[in-house]
Amino acid sequence: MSKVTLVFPRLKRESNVWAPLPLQAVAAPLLEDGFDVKLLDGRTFHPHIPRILSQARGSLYVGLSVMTGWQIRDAVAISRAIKDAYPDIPVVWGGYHASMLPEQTLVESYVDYVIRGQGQLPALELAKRLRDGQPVEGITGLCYKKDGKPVITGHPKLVDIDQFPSTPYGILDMEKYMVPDLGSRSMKYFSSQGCPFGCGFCAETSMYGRGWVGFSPERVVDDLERLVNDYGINAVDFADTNFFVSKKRVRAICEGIIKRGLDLKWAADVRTKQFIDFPEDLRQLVYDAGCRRLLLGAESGSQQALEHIGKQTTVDDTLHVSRICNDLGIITRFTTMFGFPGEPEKDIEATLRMIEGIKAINEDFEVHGFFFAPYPGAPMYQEAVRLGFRPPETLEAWADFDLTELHTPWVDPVYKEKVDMIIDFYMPFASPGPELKRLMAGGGPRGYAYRAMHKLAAWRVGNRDFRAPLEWQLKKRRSGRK
Ligand code: B12
Ligand code: SF4
Repeated sequence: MSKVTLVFPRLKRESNVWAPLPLQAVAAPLLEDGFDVKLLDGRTFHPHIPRILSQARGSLYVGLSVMTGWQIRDAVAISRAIKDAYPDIPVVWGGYHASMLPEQTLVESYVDYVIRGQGQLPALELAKRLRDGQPVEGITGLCYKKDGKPVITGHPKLVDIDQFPSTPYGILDMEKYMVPDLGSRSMKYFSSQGCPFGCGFCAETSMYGRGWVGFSPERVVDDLERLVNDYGINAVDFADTNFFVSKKRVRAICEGIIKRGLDLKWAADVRTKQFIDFPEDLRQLVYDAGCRRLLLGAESGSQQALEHIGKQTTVDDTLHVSRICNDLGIITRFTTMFGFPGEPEKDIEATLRMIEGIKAINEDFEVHGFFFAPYPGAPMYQEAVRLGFRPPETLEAWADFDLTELHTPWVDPVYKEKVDMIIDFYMPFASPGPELKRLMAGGGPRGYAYRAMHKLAAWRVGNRDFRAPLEWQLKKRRSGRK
């Protein structure tokens, strides 16, 4: 049987190891067509490269899924090892990074093909052509080399995902991916791809061109039922970038979950405005069907910044949605970003004010802060370059591009230090998530210290008084930061 090896390279940090959904999706049509698929998750065995090499022997190709940042480092090491051991096995890169920068990826000697966008169909077609000794030119989404030079083809549109066979969970040991999150056995699951909005900082637009495709509600409910029955899951975190695009689909999924009596808690990402626009009965249905946490991109408390990034929401929307979720009993998790072009210093104050507003509505929320990082392919990427951002120039240099760090020259170092202090330390302590709450509830001097820190952080954030931040300096020293 013809073999295809798919590899998920290691990540730098990952507190919970979620199943490699992108590769499970790519594997589904290959398996259905009779290919022998080896899916190897580099995060789950050690040392990983020798095992990948032994499994890859005789493959038609080895496909790697790669996100921008540290994962590139491991993907390069794996690709080089494959090429050294088996010069004739083609190495294929897919996923967000290679899709955005196919040329820079393909100039490397250890990458033979890049598949842009959705991988299910091109990965299958490539396997068939390599098996049958046919030329590979003309496969939608496939970039290749001709006379040693990259040939870049256009970015493909999203195709209907209901045509693909069920996700093959059984090709991995799913026990490794049962994460304690909303339930004791939580899993990530994807029910759609793409997002019709075009926020300036987000890679989604260029990856899927503002398209959106979703599984039918019946298929989603069947999948969830299968996951409950076969793997005993009790919670799901939807990996969709935008689960809530179709009201009709959301309604049918929720009704299906209730009708089949699936005892599931679930979490998903939603735009603030989207949830506000849902009729009240639908929001209630979402709760009744088990939704207990929503991740909302609040992004900024500055209306000017929201407009700049094309978020199409208001600060009032963020507060409004907090009220709605509070009334329903849904936990809110907000993401905020700092350092957009414009007036970043003023934005800190506005964002802290917004966070206070959320807190006044419900103490029980989480907030996460990030610096704006120009992602290749995101609408604001070119603006960032105009304003002096110097993107890495080689594939390997992108491995050092930590999307959680600051890369934008217009942000003053003093502002950066302040934001670091607030988002790394004071904000999480002032509005603690489940892990910190657990520590705060602990007994003894440790529990007392956490409770005291929470009080101090809440006071500092509330009064905007970050003078003499001794506790922050101590934390920095202990974690080895300068
Ligand atoms: C789950 C997830 C994670 C998991 C990843 C682990 C995992 N097991 O998948 C965790 C939580 C660890 C994670 C971490 C990060 N993530 Co993340 N993550 C996601 C998320 C929500 C879902 C991914 C998913 O499963 N999608 C479902 C699958 C089916 O779709 P897909 O990924 O698009 O895969 C398709 C194609 O890309 C392609 N494809 C993918 N791989 C391959 C390989 C081959 C060979 C082929 C042919 C095709 C192919 O075909 C697939 C099927 O159509 C996405 C957003 C999203 N909804 O996609 C963000 C996303 C992928 N993450 C993103 C980012 C930025 C990060 C972090 C940098 C965040 C951070 N600030 O730290 C880190 C990076 C990791 C690190 N620290 O080193 C960005 C990627 C941007 C970029 N340029 O790479 C995304 C797109 C979110 C966003 N819109 O900004 N993430
Ligand atoms: S940030 Fe969210 S809403 Fe905006 S384009 Fe990205 S996925 Fe869509």
